[in-house]
Amino acid sequence: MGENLTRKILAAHLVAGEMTVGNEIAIRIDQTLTQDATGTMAYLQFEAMGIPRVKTELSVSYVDHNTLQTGFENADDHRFLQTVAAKYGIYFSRPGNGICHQVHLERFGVPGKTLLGSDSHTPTGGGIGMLAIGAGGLDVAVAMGGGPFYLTMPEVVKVELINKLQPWVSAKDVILEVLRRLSVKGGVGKVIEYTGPGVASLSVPERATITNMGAELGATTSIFPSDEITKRFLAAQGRAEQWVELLPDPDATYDEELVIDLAALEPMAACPHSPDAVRTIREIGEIEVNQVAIGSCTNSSYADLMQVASILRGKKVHKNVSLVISPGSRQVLEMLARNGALADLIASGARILESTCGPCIGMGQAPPSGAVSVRTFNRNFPGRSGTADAKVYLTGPEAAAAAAITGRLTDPRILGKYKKIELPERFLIDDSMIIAPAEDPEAVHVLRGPNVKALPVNDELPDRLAAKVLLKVEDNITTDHILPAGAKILPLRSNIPAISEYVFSTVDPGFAERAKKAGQGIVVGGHNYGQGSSREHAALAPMYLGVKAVLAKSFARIHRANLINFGILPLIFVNETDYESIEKDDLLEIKSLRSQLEAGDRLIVTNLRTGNSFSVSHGLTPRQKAIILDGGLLNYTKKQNM
Ligand code: MIC
Ligand code: SF4
Repeated sequence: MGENLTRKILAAHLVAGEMTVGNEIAIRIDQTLTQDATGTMAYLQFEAMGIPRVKTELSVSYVDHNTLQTGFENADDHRFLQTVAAKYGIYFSRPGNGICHQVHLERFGVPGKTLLGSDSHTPTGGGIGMLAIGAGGLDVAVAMGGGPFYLTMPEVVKVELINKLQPWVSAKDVILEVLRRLSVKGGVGKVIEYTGPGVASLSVPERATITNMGAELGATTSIFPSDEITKRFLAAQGRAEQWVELLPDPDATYDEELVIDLAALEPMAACPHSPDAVRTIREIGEIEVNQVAIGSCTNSSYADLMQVASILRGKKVHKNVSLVISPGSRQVLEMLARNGALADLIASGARILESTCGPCIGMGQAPPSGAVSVRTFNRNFPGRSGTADAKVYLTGPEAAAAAAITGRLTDPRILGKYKKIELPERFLIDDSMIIAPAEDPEAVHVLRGPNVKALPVNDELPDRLAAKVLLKVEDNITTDHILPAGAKILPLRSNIPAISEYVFSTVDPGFAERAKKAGQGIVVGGHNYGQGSSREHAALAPMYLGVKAVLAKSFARIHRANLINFGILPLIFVNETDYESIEKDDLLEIKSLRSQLEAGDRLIVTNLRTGNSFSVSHGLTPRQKAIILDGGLLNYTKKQNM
């Protein structure tokens, strides 16, 4: 029986476990990436391991998130990251060089390699045939130290692409269609593998748009084959020798299959406030638009912005729209500057931002109250734009540019003649903003600003847990709810005591205060708890506030792993109706917790208000149990090394 591509790469990197769906396996990691908002913690954790130099083939530290320097904090963090990188053998991509995923695709991604990144959109690398997975910073730190990455052996879903996209329909519409069909939790425990004759019609950046936003499915990752198109892209990036052909076997089997007829797709948008609330733009109608934001790791490649420039050439941005554009990388921006497209954008009235995440993570450009913002980004969770009541629609770059001109949500097919942008034979290559590690690491002194605080560590798991329900939330709670981002809170990423004040601040402003007063607590959630980002702060900061367990109907993959890494019990209701019986402020008790945990998969929880007892499961592997018992991965690793 033939193998699919995902299983081939996993098998080539397997260091432990059996590749049966649902089993825990461990794989070797070839490359890592971090970005600044998660990187400071990841490197503090790496330093704590006492390993003199990274053991990966390649590790890169990007600065792309926290780039609004409204105080000393971000700039101090950048300096910390730069000196850490120099000392420990890590390449450092300077602020302004671009968004980690875009730059990694351009300059470092290699087909067939494994990439672990402390950012949930690391699967962007799947566009070039990498097995690229997002994880918490601690997992990335372990991988930098040469440790394997543990994951649940995923199901592999085949998405067969047939035919070609029609004019004005873009790669974004392909992933919006997958989201429409599978939902934001439809990818949990799965890898999405794209195959079929339609693959050949998609460029590497188009493929990367699709794998990037596979993160919104909750998938472990998404991947395309490495073929002639991949070869051409690598050659144009001056890296032809890094190409290898990688295809699934012709008779490869899959756990699930779906077919997408590219020719049948039309321009779509994800409506507020979820990436899977997808409808065609025709259906939504011509609603008034106040802001258009083009960029992010999903849609800011050279071809994306050239398309936008060609739409805007000779036209003006509508008087009621603010158009902001953040190019994905310095390579993209400089190429646009040199070929004149940047002048077209500026002439149209676009506001050009630096090559960073920017508005995608609420680093500036918050829209006005109640505004409609059309964005080429990947997430439209409530409040993420920086404006609590803004309504964010996610579209492709063509639809976004159309909205910028008309001031209304617009099906780009009305724009007339379409010209597909071809990729250049040769991209502009200048790696001078990527700093190689120091040749004399001993001489490098790591510079820490006052905002870089020591890493808090959890206690061992107690044998009896009696804790208050601090908060009860619904389905699909995101890490943006648990620990918001934005220009005010992001600079505190290296300062857990300070950032913990903002835990659940947009959902329940009194949360931090109440949690501290209670000493310890429990959070109750619905399905897909913790979807969205990889930020381990959404586990670390609640841990700092005394959260001992989260009881939910189901969890998102990365967040669950982060909870375990920091010693917070991720528990699942065996009977979902028990969720209904719990109220905020109830006191829940778990007796003989340690021995119950060691004995099996079930724990008995008693609600001391009602006197009712109910079962929860934890689904922890023996290794994860040991981590939880020790109070987190750092304690566990220390104990193993003693
Ligand atoms: C995001 O898009 O939410 C982020 C900011 O890139 C996060 C990482 C973070 O919170 O630092 C992600 O996607 O993992
Ligand atoms: Fe940056 Fe947005 Fe991409 Fe996250 S989703 S890495 S914030 S551009």
